Amino acid sequence: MKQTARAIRLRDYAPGTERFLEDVLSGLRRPRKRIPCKYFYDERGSRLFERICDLDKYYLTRTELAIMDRHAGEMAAALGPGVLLIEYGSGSGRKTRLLLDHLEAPAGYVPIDISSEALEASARRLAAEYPSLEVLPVCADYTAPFRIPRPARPPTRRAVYFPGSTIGNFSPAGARRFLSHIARVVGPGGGLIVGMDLRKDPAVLEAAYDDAAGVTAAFNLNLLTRINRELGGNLRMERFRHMARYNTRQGRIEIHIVSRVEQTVTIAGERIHFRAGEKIHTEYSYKFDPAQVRELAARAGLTVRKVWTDPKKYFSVQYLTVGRA
Ligand code: AVJ
Repeated sequence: MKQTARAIRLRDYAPGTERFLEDVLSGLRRPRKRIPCKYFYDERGSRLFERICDLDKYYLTRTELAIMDRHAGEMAAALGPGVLLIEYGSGSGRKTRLLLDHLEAPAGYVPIDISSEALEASARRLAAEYPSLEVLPVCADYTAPFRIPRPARPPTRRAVYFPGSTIGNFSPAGARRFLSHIARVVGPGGGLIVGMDLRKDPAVLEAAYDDAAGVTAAFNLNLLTRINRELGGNLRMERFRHMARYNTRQGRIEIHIVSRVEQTVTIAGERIHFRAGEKIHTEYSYKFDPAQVRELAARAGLTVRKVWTDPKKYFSVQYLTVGRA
């Protein structure tokens, strides 16, 4: 049967090149250099991230998919009928399908992603697969303000789906603020289903972020390629390397780009000096423990209602609702 795909309009709030330039230069002028991890996700970066998700050592995606596969029915039941599902950092939407397959008459689906190419492609595929679902994609940096589109059919409630442990990219204070923001977005009666990676053996964690095939290294160093292309930089890949370490005390993976040599590079005409061994911090990936999540939720005006996990307790998917216990 031939389906006529519903026309999809992408709402675009993506940060422009000026913003990227500003963030890169201000980050590299600091005594401790840093670049925000959201800039990983240009077209190539999004594709490299998809490859990370398929790596054996990157247990996160596989484990979360297994949890979704097993418990999506229960999650959908918790959300109830007529929900407007809003997904932050939607990516390929593989996990989303498991949820959508079980949701009763959802009012709409709002995928939000910073990569317009990845978002458009996946929104189009999804709309073709779910012809009765209203798909309202938004291209945005979800840490900045944007408007949630309204579906034609008024929803019974709003729910945010935030999989992948992407919440781990925030500092603890940032995560608290982000959860408060979500609580406001969904409003009273609203819910949140969030994937959160759990604390575990540092060797398992470090292997997940420093694979032998070098895919994670390529993903991290792609930032430099992107700077060269979009900001007129002259950084040389072979003069930098990838580094990932688990900080047990803070409960986080710390990802850096390390300068192998002393060097001066140029970005948009500005010269930037690196000492040999000097690092650019590019990402934190926090790992959680359940008590900490309950406390974090409470401080954001949310309550943890349900936690699903895998037999090894490597990963969790948690259901939170607005309001106190
Ligand atoms: C997309 C933030 C969940 O922290 O595991 C994977 C990103 N970085 N390998 C993560 C990432 C390096 C990933 N998140």
